[in-house]
Amino acid sequence: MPEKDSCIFCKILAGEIPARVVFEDDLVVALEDINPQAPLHYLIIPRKHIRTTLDLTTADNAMIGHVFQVAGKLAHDLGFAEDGFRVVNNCNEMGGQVVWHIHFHLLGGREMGWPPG
Ligand code: DGP
Repeated sequence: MPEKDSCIFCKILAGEIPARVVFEDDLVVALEDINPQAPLHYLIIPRKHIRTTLDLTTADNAMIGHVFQVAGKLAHDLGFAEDGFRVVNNCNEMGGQVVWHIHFHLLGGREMGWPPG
């Protein structure tokens, strides 16, 4: 079975698993994280099934730029842009990745620590 067929994010994007969607367009879907690590925690998920950051190609450059534009727009529209926010991508096991469909965490609503855990 292709990995895509068992991918939980592909199932969410297909509407097969419910999610609290806050934004969507032809390239990405943004939704509330099921296990929030901050008062405001959203996932920005490209519709294209890409396993990790290491699997990106130049064909994805515009889409990745769009992800960051959506992050800023969401932070603005949801009212936490001026306070500040963080965008995180976890890659592979030691990077903290547990879902093998590339995604970007948008975190806000609290002071972020540095270095990250
Ligand atoms: P990462 O560690 O970067 O692979 O983050 C995966 C995130 O996905 C984690 O914060 C929890 C979230 N997550 C996993 N399954 C679901 C789900 O079914 N629905 C939602 N909304 N989020 C999920």
